[in-house]
Amino acid sequence: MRLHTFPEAPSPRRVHLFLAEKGMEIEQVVVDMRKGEHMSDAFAALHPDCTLPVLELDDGTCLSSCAAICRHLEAIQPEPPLLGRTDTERARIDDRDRWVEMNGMLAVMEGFRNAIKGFKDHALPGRRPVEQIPELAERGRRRFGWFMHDLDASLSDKDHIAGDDFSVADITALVTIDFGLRGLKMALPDEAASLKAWHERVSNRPAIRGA
Ligand SMILES: N[C@@H](CCC(=O)N[C@@H](CS)C(=O)NCC(=O)O)C(=O)O
Repeated sequence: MRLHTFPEAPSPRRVHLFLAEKGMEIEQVVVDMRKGEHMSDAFAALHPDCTLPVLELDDGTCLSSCAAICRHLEAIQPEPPLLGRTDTERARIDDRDRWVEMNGMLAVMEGFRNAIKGFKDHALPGRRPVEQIPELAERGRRRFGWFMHDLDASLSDKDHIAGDDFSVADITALVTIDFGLRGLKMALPDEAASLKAWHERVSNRPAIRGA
């Protein structure tokens, strides 16, 4: 099993933080996205969508969604559990994780990829040219603002995204927030006290600081 990755990019970072929290080490192949190595014929033969990360299993299966990669890693090494212990916990964590992807990660990607010069004609990942739409950049920023507001409200009565315990949903949310703050040059809202406290708490976890 080996992980094709570019650790600086947000989606690969999700898997790296998951591995760090598990204390797992696996073989890695760095594919330099800045040099466009993920668009090469060799990489497209492995994963035609040309995105990172990709977890290549020993039987040749390639997993490319962060959620599926994390599920596989959790099956290999269940402790500490990051996807929940009971059926209800697992469902709740999945539910929040998906919510963060849909309302946070996609909003930031919309805002970032439709605005940055380096993504001209590459507003969506993959080899097909896709034009940037400035209105989508604006909408992405607005959606990210709503995401931070809603996340703050959801954290008012709990320490973590999906309940009392740290889970994969916290990793997805942390990567999303850090990507949004940096990529969209936005700040955590002044009034978002619960979100700020959570961000500080999660960023300072030993595994996350060391990753
Ligand atoms: N398929 C992944 C997302 C992968 C993804 O979007 N990766 C980005 C980096 S964060 C990528 O590889 N982009 C390639 C490109 O923009 O050309 C998932 O569903 O979790």
